[in-house]
Amino acid sequence: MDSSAVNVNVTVDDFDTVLVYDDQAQWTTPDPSSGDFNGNDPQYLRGTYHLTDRVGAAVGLNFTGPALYIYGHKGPRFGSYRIELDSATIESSARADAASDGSVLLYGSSNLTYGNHQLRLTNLGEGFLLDYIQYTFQAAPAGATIRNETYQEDNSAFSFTGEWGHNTSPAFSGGGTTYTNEDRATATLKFKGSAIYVLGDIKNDHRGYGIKLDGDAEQFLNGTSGCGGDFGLTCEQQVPILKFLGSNLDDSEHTITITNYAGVNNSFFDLDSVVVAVPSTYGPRQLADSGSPFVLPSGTPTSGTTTDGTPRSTSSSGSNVSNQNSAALLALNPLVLFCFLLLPLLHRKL
Ligand SMILES: [Ca+2]
Repeated sequence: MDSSAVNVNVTVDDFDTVLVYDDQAQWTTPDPSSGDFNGNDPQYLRGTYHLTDRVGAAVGLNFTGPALYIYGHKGPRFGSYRIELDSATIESSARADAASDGSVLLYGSSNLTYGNHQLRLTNLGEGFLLDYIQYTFQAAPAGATIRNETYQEDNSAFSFTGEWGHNTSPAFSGGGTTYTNEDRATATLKFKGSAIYVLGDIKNDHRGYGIKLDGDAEQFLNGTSGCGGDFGLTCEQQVPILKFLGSNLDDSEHTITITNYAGVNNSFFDLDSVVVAVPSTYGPRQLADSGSPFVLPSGTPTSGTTTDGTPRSTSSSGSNVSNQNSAALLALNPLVLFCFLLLPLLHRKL
């Protein structure tokens, strides 16, 4: 990891659809659309979590970057779990005599290779609670600055195929979102930047969607939310969730195409906004070959778990960049981004 580069911490909440659950029905979650939901519950980021007592319940995340941190709860009701990171397997336990006060670091590593990584997290014991995951990527080389360009869903830079409607809510970025339930309806954006975030809401009547970035193979993801069970108008998280993140892009023009796979349910896809990180200087990394995910095999934590619960590495990667870049870091975090985008709305009400 180049600590002098502009490193960005990404927070992936348990509702973000970059996380792929084998079977959402094996997990229980709060319902963000219910009247008694508390999105500011200090026990959980954004008030949400995924909890399972099913042995074998699993969730995966593909990411590119040199650091990974997994946060959840510890306590007497929780048990062992397995982390598969590329070719490495680590088993650990979230069991503790006393229940943790809020989420704690279950696993952390900042010595991953700079490459594409596949994380798979599996419950092996009595219970497992996932709150959120963080990872780091390099958005620009040392000395560069970054500005963020936000494309709201009604920006003319988007081209659409199929029929798309429009919804409004103060929870949406910019106050609006566009949606489709047409099979293979697409939204396409051409852009220049080193990283791109696709943001939108999640609901039980969402299902499969594909993201194609330049010539890469299309990635298939699932926009179904966790708590409602059956297909229906339930369990909606309107606060923008992360539906895709592409990084390590060069200075050429890039094309991203989002496709809704509506299937037999005529399922929906919602596009709220796209954020592009535009650096003053580009420096895409040469990605490491697959193999061991760790830079230093001899230092690999085979027992794996960082037990002190201190988000030491996540904050240190922030402190390694200049204040200016820290601002870019913050602005790139979808959660903080959401607050920025909400501010004008709040001002308008005053
Ligand atoms: Ca929007």
